[in-house]
Amino acid sequence: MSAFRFLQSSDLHLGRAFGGYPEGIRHRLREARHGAIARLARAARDGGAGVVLLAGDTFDAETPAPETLRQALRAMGEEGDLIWVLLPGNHDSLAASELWRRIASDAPANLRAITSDAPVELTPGHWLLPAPCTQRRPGRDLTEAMSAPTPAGARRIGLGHGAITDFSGEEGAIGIIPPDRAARSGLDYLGLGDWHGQMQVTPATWYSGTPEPDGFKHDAPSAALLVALGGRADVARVETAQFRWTSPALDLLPGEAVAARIAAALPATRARDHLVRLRVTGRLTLAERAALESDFAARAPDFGWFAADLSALAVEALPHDLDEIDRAGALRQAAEALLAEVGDGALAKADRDMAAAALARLYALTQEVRA
Ligand SMILES: [Mn+2]
Repeated sequence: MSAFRFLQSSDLHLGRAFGGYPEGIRHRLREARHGAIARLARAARDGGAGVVLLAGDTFDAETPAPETLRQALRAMGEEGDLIWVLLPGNHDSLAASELWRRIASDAPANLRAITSDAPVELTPGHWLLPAPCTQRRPGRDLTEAMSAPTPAGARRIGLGHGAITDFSGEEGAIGIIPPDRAARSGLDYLGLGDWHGQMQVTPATWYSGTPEPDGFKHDAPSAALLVALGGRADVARVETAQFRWTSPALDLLPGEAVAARIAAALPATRARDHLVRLRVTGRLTLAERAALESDFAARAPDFGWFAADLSALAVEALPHDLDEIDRAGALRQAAEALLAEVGDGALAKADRDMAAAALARLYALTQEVRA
């Protein structure tokens, strides 16, 4: 038997709303999730795979908008040389009976919706042993079904969704799937969904992760898995993401070349396809902090989304800095009161941080007025 090649992915979360982000980027993030279908198709085709296995959470919600569902099914249908296999995950479990009814009635001929745990012959001699989520939190190990018999000599491919007992899942649920499920059920390969980063559990057990990132939790670029199943599973990662979500850290001290340090910490190319959450620690003088904030304000529009967290950046106010605010009068008094709060160990850290931010703001405003 020659090697059977397929692509594994999971957690497309089509239709995810990304509430809390500005409208422009929210729209682009939703669109990128739909675009993952075409990128997966290309990855499969380029790797010589004719089957794409989606290990759950293809849809973010049990009742996706009609256009989210229809356009996804159409996009898969238009990749007509590939077979798409959809496994229900916890977001789109079999409890969403209306969703799976709509999929059954609208699906293109090259889509296989898995609505039971009965083994499915994918190609001659290669059997899929699926464990579709029956509900959002099934509370038991559905992958036991993967021990079902198949004809002698068949290659056995498990497909499931959920966390293994070694760690809790993407949304904190306690893991139930035994990490040695592949060995227990005689599987040649086990593809899992739920975890949005990519992870190998055993030589033949993998979380593919989502093909398009949806948060800051997993920092590595999102990818699918190209699997060649011969005598053993030969697994290769194929990058599929449009966006990168990245959380760089920057630790600063007075006198450093701050602008150069910022530039080195941030993505240098394709900035508009990056969401950046920069965390700054250390301490700076008031003048340096003001320069830092104006540097961020100038760079922010380059990125798909940009935020800098300065709450852990201490401020070092020299007498000279206070003179720059004012030598006397109400502003000087306000500055001295804030500076006292910054150094007041009796105050909560959040209050000291707020005083530091206010002092930095006061400094920046007085410099702007004078400029
Ligand atoms: Mn998921």
